[in-house]
Amino acid sequence: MPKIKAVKAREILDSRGNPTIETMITLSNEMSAVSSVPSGVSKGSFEAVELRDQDQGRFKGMGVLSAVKNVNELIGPKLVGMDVLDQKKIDSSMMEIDGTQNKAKLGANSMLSVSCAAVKLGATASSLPLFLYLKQFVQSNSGKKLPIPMFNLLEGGKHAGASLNFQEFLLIPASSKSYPESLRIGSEAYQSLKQILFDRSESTLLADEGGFSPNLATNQSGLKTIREAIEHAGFSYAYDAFIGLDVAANSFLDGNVYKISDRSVAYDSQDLGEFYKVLVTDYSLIYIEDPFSENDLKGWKKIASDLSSKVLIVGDDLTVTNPYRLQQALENNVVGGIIIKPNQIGTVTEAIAVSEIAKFKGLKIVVSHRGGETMDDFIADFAVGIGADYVKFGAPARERVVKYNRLLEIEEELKRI
Ligand code: 2PG
Ligand code: MG
Repeated sequence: MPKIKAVKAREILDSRGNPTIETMITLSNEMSAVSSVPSGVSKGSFEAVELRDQDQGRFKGMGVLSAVKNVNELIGPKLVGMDVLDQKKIDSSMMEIDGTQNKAKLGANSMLSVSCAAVKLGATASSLPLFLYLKQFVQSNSGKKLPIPMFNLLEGGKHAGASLNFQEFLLIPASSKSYPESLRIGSEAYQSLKQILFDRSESTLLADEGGFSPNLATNQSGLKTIREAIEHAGFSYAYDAFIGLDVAANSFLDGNVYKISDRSVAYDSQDLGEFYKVLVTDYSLIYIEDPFSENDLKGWKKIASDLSSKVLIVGDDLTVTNPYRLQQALENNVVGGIIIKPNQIGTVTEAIAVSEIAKFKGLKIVVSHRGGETMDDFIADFAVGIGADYVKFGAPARERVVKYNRLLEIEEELKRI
């Protein structure tokens, strides 16, 4: 088997114009693969460390030259000569060099760029489509079904410079739809939302993930507008397509109350839980991610007992693709699903391990991109390979389409195997 000959990283820009890291691995037979990593905008505080230079003279401290150096000088030399198919060894060697709980030494960004490039190269060297290669690392059933896409049509919170507090208003096609049909529904509703906003003289400017970011008065008006867009596009609401929310409640927690535009008085967690009950009934919501802040266990427990039979409650900032955080969420019985973001933990091996535990415990798996992205479509294959139930890749627009388009290819490849 060809051995790793060189590992070389560089600093590039992501979709928000911030630096990120890209790594190329080359084998002794000259085969190579490149991978670049995304960056979160609204991060959970328990995520692995994303190494930034802190040099205020470059990119306002956002540069990643130290992460690049870690790949070129610390990780690379250790991996040269290794079998590229031994992903576990590649990832565990990096974890050994790092030696910390939270990847503080090497940076999860430098490690993940190497980890993903190695997986891609392993797939190429094995002449397998990436999703099939990844399937080999997974014990549970996977690799045959396509996940349901969740399209971010309207954005608020830290992703948009406008009024909405909830971060993502997601269109979720019915599970009976094929993937190409789902993509069409998402796209047509997106275009009709644009038309509705334009006709109302609302802003049609786009936010970080390609969704619209109008200055609507309340979060409820956001939900109402998406419902209109779905119907305006000719689909039956809560039949062809549903709505879900990534509330990202960390971002509007103020002390111990939540401040949102739907009411002049702030909500405590009890009140916010009651508000969600109204929204679930009024808009037939089927998905709520991060309804409470990462430390508000009381709120999480309330929503789990009130709503978990009606709506999928998902942890992201709460669980941060971390086995210990997942364990806590399981012990408290507060989530029905988990977001899996490889860059929250730093290696592909560890991200898969968290997904496997979650699946074993009966949770739904949601593979997600980040607010800052690159043209790397790795997670489309990753989602299919690990058998995710849902994916979240942003709006069906701008650079976000590369991952949705890769799923179209995978759909065809699946028919051939
Ligand atoms: C989220 C993500 C992706 P960010 O909260 O789910 O949509 O956002 O990358 O900013 O954490
Ligand atoms: Mg989230």
